[in-house]
Amino acid sequence: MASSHKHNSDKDTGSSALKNTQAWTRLTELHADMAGTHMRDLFAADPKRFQRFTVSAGGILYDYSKNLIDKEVIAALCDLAKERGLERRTTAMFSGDIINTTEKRAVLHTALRNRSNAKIFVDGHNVMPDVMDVLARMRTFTDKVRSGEWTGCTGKPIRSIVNIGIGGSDLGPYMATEALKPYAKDDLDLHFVSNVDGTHISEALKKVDYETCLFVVVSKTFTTQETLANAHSARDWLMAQCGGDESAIARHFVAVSTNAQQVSDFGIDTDNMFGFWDWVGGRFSLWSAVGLSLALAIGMDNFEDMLAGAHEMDQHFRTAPFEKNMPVLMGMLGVWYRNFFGTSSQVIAPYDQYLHRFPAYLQQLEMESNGKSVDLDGNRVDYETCPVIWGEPGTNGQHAFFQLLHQGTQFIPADFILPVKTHNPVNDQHRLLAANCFSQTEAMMRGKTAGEAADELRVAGYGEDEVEALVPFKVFEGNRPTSTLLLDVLDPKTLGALIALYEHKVFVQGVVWGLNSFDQWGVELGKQLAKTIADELDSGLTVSSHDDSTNGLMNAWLQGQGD
Ligand code: G6Q
Repeated sequence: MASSHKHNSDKDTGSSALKNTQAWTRLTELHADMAGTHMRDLFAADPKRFQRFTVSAGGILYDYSKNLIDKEVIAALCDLAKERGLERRTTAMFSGDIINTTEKRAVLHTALRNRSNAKIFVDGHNVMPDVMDVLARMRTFTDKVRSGEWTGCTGKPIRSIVNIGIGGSDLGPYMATEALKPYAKDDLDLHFVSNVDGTHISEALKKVDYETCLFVVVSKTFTTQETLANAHSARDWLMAQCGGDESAIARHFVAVSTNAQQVSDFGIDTDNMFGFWDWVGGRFSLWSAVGLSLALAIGMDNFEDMLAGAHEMDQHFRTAPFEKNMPVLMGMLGVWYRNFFGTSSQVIAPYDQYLHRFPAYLQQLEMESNGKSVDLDGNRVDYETCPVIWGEPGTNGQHAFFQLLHQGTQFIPADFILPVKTHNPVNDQHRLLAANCFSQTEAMMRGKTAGEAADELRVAGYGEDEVEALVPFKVFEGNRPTSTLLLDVLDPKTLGALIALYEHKVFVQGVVWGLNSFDQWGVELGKQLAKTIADELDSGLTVSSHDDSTNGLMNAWLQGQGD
């Protein structure tokens, strides 16, 4: 609730602290210079540009040389991060300070993957023994299921896992399970059910056998409508299959939650519950027991390798100087384009089919974290914050939206992600994949001049009239920024580092924009609204309490139910 003094404060026209920094002024000047520069010329002027603008950590080489930057821009961007207190805020996050101020919580997903002996305190309590205890329980449980020791109600080993959760309790585990398929147990099928649309659970249930199926119900709060609806439907289905034997629930349902009471009210034995803590945000929870389905698929050794990769990136983020710090550079480049060039979106193009859910995962991570317009003091900001994040795996995207990236009226920065080694060396296909990735970023940087386009047309046999007519369509301005992340190989460790890289990028941007990146009141609003309307749709009565459009739609829907 906004208090009146905030409306009257001069900060109300925007949290001008950001725009009042010296670095902001410097960047405004640098932007004016850079706006008239072509990257082709930057490359021509500096033969060491690749070496200068690449950094490696956690099995990832980050090439950001194909961006509209030079040494001065990078220095000024790092200065901006410093002026906004990034170092202090990073220490505060890693130390368990209450940086999620609206929910009065620490933000400690980094503790979940802390592989050092360092203690981490929340309210004077060292959380590391609790973290290790849950990891040990996950190991015991996953070993039992994977070895066949854990059996269903008729004594058969588990062959299918159905993860029921939504948002942070789905996107991370689903994305990582897809990404790490080469490490998964062959004879264990994984299914992820999130949507409240009954189609999602129905289609999953068609593929599993009740005797060999394990439902993993994942919900931090255990009150989320979609997850509870799907979990109830799964339980009803199990009961129908096994003749109503309630003792089957203990063999076929486990829960991951912070809410033991709700878990037990649902009917799941809390012995079969894996806990986590309120200092783990939903979209940062993959590293906790929320990753249980993933751990069942790939085993705890691989799961802990993923934690180790993330920890390596955490260490890099905490210790590398800003000019050599991958998450800082990535975050600040995003600020450069969003706030100085006015770009409104950012593309993610993984050149790896296993990463096909990565753009969707990042949509939540970035847009739920920094899709905000009020700063930490509750004042409306007077600058842009999170861009729209979108993307698809390459090469598919090339045959769809890349046209707009090459020749559209706006420029959209893009991250390209490519593993050096493939898990599937089929003929020469990995070489073709890499060639596509490299040639796209080169083309976006270089473009094609009218002269080059005309020469190509002449070589292809076109007459001069046709050349003249076609050239405008064949020109590519280029100068479109891309960054490339080369992964050694998409293994658990590198995936952990990659995810942690983006988490910290989001944190860096949140600090610069002065946001609380760790609450999500927009998501909470959706949870409330749907409940009210669901009750009204249940009553079956004509609805008149909303605006004319909503009344009309609800009444048309209600009428359709009776047909
Ligand atoms: C994530 C969000 C949100 C949340 C889901 C599921 O940061 O808070 O996506 O993860 O709404 O919530 P539960 O895990 O409580 O069911």
